[in-house]
Amino acid sequence: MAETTGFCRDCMTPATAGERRCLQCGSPRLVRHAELEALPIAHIDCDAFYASVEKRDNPDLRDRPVIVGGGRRGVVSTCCYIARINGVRSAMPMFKALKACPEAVVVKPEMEKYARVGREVRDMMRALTPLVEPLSIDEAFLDLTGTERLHKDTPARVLARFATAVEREIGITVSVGLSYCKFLAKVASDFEKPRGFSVIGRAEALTFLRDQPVTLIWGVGKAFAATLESDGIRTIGQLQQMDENTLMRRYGMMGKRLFRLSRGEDERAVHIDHEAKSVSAETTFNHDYGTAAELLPILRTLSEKVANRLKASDTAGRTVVLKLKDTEFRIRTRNRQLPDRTQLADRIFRVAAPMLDHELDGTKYRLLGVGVSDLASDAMADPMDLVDTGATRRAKAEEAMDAVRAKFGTKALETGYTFGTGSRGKPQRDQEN
Ligand code: DCP
Ligand code: MG
Repeated sequence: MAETTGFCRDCMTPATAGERRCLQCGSPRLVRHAELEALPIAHIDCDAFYASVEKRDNPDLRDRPVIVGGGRRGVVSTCCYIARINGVRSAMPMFKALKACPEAVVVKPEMEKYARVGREVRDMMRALTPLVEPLSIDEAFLDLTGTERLHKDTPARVLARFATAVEREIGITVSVGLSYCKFLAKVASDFEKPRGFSVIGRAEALTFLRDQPVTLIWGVGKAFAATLESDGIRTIGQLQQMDENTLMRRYGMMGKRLFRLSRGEDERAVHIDHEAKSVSAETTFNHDYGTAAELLPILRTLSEKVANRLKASDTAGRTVVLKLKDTEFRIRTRNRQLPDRTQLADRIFRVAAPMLDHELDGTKYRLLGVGVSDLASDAMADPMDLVDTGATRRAKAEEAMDAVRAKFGTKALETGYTFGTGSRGKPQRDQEN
């Protein structure tokens, strides 16, 4: 094994093995790891994001438990780490949070402010590498491969400096996870929050994962964990003992993911932020239509077009938008947000169809469109659907159809919704926003 290298995250002085505090500045924030200087993939996540921004802007709150939330839904958006010690958590009903921590100060969220701060943090990330993939308002993956010459320093040291620069320049704190792949970088960033800096190297990936619960794997939520548990599987180590075929036979696409991630194999690249804000397809009909029988097959075709574009650009969107234009040229748009991003025609269609159905009130329409907005990389898109157990099966079917179409052309396969629509749904116009 390579000699363990390390440094002080506060003053950047090299730290040799053994000492518990920096010999230079006395800080206990030392990071050491045999692979420290060689790992390039990071996940950075701001600590108690909304609450940290509020504390920054109101120093009176600094040493007090702060809960951000309330408003229409009456739940906790987030809370600071002092409130967490008292048991407050994100998504908790406010009355329950205040029972756990009666002395907490409740602040109403100010989304625009958080979005602005999130952008500032991202801009600082982009100064380190162009390969920044935001996952949400306060977190992103970074790939620092090949940046050593530019920075004249290793990714680990560049990231440590980044963390202190964010504290100094923006006034909030972040936690950094460093590894050789996205999965483990994300796991690592959650490790010693707040102000964390955790490293998972190749050498210990398997043994580290062995004792972890299956829920650590992205896409394994409570319901799927219960399924695994009923099959006697609780730890990632148990998955490591199983072969790929068995896992795929039992759990479909998710089985493949379980097989790879349980072994610390994650080839997903860090994708840069995508320029497009939405992808949509619409069609103006030759005749006016007002019934489900007429409009659903067209919606299906349009959903497939949108999905194909998303897949082609490795993107996925969170908001499904339906657009209708009636014979008087009045436009109706309806949208629905998904819990996670999608790039699947089936999901887009299943979300848009009820919205369309709701608008079938006798009105005749001359145009139908469907789109997906709030785009980002597809890295975290379409996790195993925990509510709709048929969704994974349909996603798998869609993957198979895509493969056939790629080989034999788009007309090779038609779903029940589009089959036999002939020229009726043929677009006169078809535009992308
Ligand atoms: N958020 C929300 N509702 C949730 C979860 C999160 O509104 N159920 C918002 C508030 C958070 C922000 O998203 O500040 C970022 O989410 P994180 O999961 O990263 O949580 P925090 O940054 O607040 O805390 P942590 O330090 O655990 O990352
Ligand atoms: Mg966070």
